[in-house]
Amino acid sequence: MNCDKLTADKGEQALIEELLNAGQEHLFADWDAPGVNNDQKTAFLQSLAHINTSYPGGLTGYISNARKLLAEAKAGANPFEGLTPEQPDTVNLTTFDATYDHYEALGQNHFSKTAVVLVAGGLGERLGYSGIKLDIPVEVTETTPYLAHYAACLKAMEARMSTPRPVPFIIMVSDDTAAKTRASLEANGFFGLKKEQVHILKQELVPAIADNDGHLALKEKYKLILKPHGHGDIHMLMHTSGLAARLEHDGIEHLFFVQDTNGQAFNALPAALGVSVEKGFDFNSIAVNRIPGEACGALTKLIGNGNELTLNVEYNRLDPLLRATVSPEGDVPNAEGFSLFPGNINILVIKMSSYVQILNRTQGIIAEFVNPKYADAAKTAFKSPTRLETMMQDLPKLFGPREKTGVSVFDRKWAFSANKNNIRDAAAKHAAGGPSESGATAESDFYHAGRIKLAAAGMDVETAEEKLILGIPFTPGPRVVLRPAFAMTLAEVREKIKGGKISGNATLVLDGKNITLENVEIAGGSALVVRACDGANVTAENLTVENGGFELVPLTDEEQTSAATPEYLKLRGYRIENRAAQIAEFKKPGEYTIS
Ligand code: UGB
Repeated sequence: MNCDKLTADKGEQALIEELLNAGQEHLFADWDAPGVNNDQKTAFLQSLAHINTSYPGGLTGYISNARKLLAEAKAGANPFEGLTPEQPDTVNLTTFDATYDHYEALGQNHFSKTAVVLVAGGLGERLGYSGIKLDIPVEVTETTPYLAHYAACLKAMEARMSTPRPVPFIIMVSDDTAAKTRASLEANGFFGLKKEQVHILKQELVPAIADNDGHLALKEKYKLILKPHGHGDIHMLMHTSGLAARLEHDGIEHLFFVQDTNGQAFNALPAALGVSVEKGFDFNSIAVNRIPGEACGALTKLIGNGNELTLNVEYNRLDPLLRATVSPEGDVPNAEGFSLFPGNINILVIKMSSYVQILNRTQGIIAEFVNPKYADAAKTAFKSPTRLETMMQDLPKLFGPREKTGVSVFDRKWAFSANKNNIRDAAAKHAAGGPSESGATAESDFYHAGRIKLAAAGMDVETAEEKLILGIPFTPGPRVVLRPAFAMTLAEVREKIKGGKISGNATLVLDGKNITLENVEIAGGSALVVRACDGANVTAENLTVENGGFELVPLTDEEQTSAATPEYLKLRGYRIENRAAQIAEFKKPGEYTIS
């Protein structure tokens, strides 16, 4: 080794020794002569030291975890050995009945003991958006970014507490998203949140592994290949930052985990929380009905080896597991056409007390796995370097018999609609019979959830025919946005909306806690937008709204490719234009009537 001591401080020198003892001589074998390329050597040692401190157990801990997992992968170890799959116990919340209301009411009472965790470190390569996904508008009637929508939900939760306190908001970012997420929060005054309630945790990349012996892979002489470690990093960061323990100390009893582009997640929050509270679940997976074979993790109860656990089983592993155990036909549909194993949508409700205990026990390293692509049948070489990964939904893998996992099944479009694919891939997915998960479908489903709320309140909601825009399904209307400030539960919508009708292609936006509509009819294509500040009590009674409304205008081919068209419009293929919508805004407290 040609590693001159001049470039390494004492700590770095010790780390070099540790790495040499861990069989990583190759990292230093080709070093230039002492005094040559000192800057690069120093930067390399600093990067090693940085990774060493950010991973619990340090670099040598990472290497030994990698060796163990790679040996298991090579041996073809069956992770389900001795386990029998069963349908998980589920709480069915797919219909908006008295049970749903019961759980929503319970959950709403628990808002003051809840924190929200948003994992937003993903680059969104499939979407191909140049900014961060949190900045993409979930709808373009008023152009509300996901981050603004989530912040509005947190503020609405606070406004519904008997003694209001800010809901802690934990955002996990990565090098890919950190600066832009911070910039977005700063530029928008934290979207009305208090700076102190927002906690940003940054995940680090981990070193790639070149072979079964756990040699760290070099990109060049003084640079490691680094790769993302997955959204399971959130657990490690909640532990190493001390935030989990602090929040528990501050009286937080549940954490609600959401992904970056799911505008529907907070529809499920109150009832999901209610279930967790009443059933005492340590871990509650929010799920949707899944078609057999659908590319979506399947929630499965696994019994054996003296334990019983409900876990997310990746869809490509479920079918072989079923065939090898309880179902020779594999993953088969029930009478309604759904798999017995509901789909994980990665909305999780985790009980704080059990969470903190598990984090203390594991340092937050949750069920790491490795997925090497081998270059040969004997599994001696990889096609390209691999790395350890972790997924946040795998926390129950560390549960013992005392911890309770549960599954709450919600209507799919009510609880989940992500924006993950660019328009070309989204159209191809639709053509193949799968969900498009695009900007257009996410927006369409956002309005659909609004229609569900109006219908639940007894309004006559006429729906428009689904259309294809650039090969992607979109229901043009009615476009209904009931902002979180207006209602967080169905019971609240019922209190504030009585009767009335909304026709195809109309638009209704309600933003403010004290707005009531009684027998309001919005004619096809027309629009009513009501915004009311706190303390403004606004009523609309026996009103018929007829105006030019908002029009959905597909982008022309030229607009679709023009540099002048905002990227967020291009990824959905249309824009929405105001053609004389009725917009009633109340910025001062008082009593108002809309006529
Ligand atoms: N994310 C991070 O914060 N850090 C990371 O290192 C990686 C991701 P993707 P994918 O929605 O149907 C998930 O890339 O592969 C954040 C679940 O694992 O969208 O589609 C990222 O910013 C899967 O079980 O994940 O898979 C985003 O917010 C299923 O639920 C989130 O993690 C699937 O989503 C998900 O990242 C789904």
